[in-house]
Amino acid sequence: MTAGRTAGESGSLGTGFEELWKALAPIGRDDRTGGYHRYSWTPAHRECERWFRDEAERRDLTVEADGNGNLVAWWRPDPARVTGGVVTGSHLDSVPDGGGYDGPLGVVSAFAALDAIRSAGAAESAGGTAGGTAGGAAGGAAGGAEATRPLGIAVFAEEEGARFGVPCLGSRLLTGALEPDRARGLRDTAGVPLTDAMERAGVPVDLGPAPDLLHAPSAFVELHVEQGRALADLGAPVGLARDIWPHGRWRFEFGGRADHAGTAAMSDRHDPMLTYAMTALAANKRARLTQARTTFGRVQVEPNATNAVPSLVRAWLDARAADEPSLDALVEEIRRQAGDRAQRDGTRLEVHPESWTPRVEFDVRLRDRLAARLGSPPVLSTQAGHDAGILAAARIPAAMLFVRNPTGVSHAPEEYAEPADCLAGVDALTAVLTDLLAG
Ligand code: HGY
Ligand code: MN
Ligand code: MN
Ligand code: MN
Repeated sequence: MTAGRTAGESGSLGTGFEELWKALAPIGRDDRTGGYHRYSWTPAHRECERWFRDEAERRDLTVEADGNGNLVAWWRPDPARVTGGVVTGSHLDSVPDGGGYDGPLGVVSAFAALDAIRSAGAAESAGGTAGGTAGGAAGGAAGGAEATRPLGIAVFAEEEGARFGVPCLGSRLLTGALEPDRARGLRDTAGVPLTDAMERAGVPVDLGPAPDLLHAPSAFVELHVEQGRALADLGAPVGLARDIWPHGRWRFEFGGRADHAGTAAMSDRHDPMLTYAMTALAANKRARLTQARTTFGRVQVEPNATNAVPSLVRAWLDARAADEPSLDALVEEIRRQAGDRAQRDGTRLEVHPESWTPRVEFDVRLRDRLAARLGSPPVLSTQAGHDAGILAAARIPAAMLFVRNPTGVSHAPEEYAEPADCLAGVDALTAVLTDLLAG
């Protein structure tokens, strides 16, 4: 598998998409692994936001921000029309050593689709034929009724939750799904408070619901690289999302007694690393038994020395299941087994819920409207959380387009989308936005 190839490197794309992609792709990229380190409000991520603002400015779009770190670049074909627009976009932050497509593909494709729509509109008003900047095909996708609604290109903050632990932090705050006080208490693994990180990055911090940022949108459509192999197995370049599995994160704290790695007899130890390890094993076993998903990550060990039994192990459990009762039962069983193990090891256990996302079914009418426009592509269930899911949970009509990922791998440098499929994604996004903007 070719780690970290980017669309711009492997063959030519439509000019619009390629230029956009080539400007963004090098930012925050680890040349050793091909992965990305774009943690919210760190220099690499701020450079990505600078790229976003530059591309918006180049297009005379009006960039608006809320106090949660979210941005929206607006195109208003009718300056008098501000509400009821269509919003598209995604996120620019990544997991550690993440793939290059998860998030950025949705933002780059949004700009390329807007370019195609505007050049088609210009061509039509000049009596010519539509020609998209994402390649000739997009032009065809862009042809159609004139846009009357505003189009917003959104970048949501801290979607991965890789730095502050809560995924979709920006869209949760925006929609009121997360209390501002809860967010104010968040720190990154270096102990930096969320608000400090935002202020240092020049974000005007005002955490809390910000419905005005989206101006009562009529629809939200997020294009995203597929995080799995369904489209590759089906031989389809583009698909639609049906639903998102319920999922959540729990912070497990295993407390023990620090001691010497050599002189402390094994029978005398109260080793939290042992309790953690057995809990991780139990979680893995339980997920396999129930077709769910469990992962422990963001592990912190204090003191983190090779010759000292630790006093504390802190680890986040990411658990996901096909429905909420199954997820509740899964986490309850893991907590129970962790408690039993802690008793045997003479260690202490605390479990703190960190974030929770209900099962989200995307708006069926909107999904069917997109399906009709796109010739009924495959409709997929996904285990990955997205800002579109948070907006859907807040009753905003939302839909997702997936672009084929031949490796099926995500949150790793191997995440990939072929140039032709990236273009197919832009064409699909252009076609559905053209339809929705005229609606
Ligand atoms: O973790 C997720 O499900 C998403 O990729 N943020
Ligand atoms: Mn994503
Ligand atoms: Mn992700
Ligand atoms: Mn010593």
